[in-house]
Amino acid sequence: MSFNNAPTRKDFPADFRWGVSTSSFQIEGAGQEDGKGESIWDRFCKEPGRIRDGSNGNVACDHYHRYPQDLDMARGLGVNAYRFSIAWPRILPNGTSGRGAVNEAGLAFYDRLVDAMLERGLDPWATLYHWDLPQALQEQGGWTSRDTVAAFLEYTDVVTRRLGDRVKHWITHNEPWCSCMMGYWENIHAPGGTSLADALQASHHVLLSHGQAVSLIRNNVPGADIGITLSLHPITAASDSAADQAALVRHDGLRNRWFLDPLFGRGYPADTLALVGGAAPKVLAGDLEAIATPTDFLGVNYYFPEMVADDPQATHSPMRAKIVEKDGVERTGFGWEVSPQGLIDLLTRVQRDYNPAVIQLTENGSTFEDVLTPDSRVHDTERLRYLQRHLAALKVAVDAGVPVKGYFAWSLLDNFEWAEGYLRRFGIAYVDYATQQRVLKDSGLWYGQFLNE
Ligand code: IFM
Repeated sequence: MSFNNAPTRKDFPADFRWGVSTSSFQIEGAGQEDGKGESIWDRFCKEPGRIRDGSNGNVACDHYHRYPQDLDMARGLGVNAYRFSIAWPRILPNGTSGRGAVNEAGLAFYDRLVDAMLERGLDPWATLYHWDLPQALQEQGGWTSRDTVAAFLEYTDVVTRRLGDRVKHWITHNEPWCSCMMGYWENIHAPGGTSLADALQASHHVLLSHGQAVSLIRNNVPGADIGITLSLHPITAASDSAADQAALVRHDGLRNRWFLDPLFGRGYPADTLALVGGAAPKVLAGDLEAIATPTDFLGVNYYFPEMVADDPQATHSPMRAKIVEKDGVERTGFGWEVSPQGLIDLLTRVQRDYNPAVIQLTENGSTFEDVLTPDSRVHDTERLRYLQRHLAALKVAVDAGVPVKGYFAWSLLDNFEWAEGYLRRFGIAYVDYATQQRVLKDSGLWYGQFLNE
């Protein structure tokens, strides 16, 4: 399928939710303002060589001060939902109230932000954890420590009590693969670790904190709509050989099933547990039941598919699978394959194997080199095509009965792309970091037209 015919909004159900997605550390800036504590990303950015352009999140898009203008832009596009995340170190600067008071100024910022969304008819979708853990908790082991689960629950309690009268949609965690595997094992993200055992223990605690938070949020927020967001990938094998097919199953085990299986009540996949051996996490009685606490939706972030082959010599991962780069495919600036078909494959697989009642596509987007022309335009043809073709694919999945109820474009603004700093632009609006001027790119202008048709 070419996906070359861009759909219209009317091709989707009338109550389909259309949004944009952002996260606190990537856009807010105000790194040391109003009592905010240090996060693991503040610390990581200070380590030489960690961030490709040597940058940090101190100013970012200055959204902390410019949010009214950013929300005006979101409203102007015609979205009805706005996904943002809350910076834990703004609320509890040292992670827990045991180490200091709740920071009223931090809560007041999110009060203002949420009120500003509601004034503009934007339904707030709050993510509690998009990777900016208070550094004070990292000093005690971060997510490898079970105490961080209790700290997350305290943070969740404080935030949901404060905002729960206005915020009904809650996402506990964004992409545990990234916060755990890239953070504790692959040494790419904060806090910068190299241990698979740490990453797996961290992932268990993240999932446990999710499950326990679901019950807490239900108590605090009448009418809450609660989920978790996973980054998932459709995976194929490089050949039909038994070895490559087995590699596919192994890779899928850690990449996708490690998170999906326990969330859907199946515990950790037995084949993956056998492969990781002594690196398996410590799981206490009752943990798996808590992780499987029913949610209202599954958040899915889709960016690209993967192809793998058997890698018997692999030393880094017991999954013994290597990524094989396909020839002749379109790629984004990150080198990620552009595959609208992959979105259909992923969604139909999730529906077939796990059957969630509702899926929200909480992120989808692309990075390309952008050029601001002298007449203040950004002709991001490739991103525009990416967006149109993924929406065409989404329509196919929805028409086939996959229960996707919402789409959130990543991202409203160019922003701090983690270890890549400001070198990768994912926004449908360009940010001129020198002046903080925002310019809707052609992709953003098209999304606005699509939404207003
Ligand atoms: O920028 C990130 C975001 O923080 C999480 N999902 C993927 C995006 C693009 O890499």
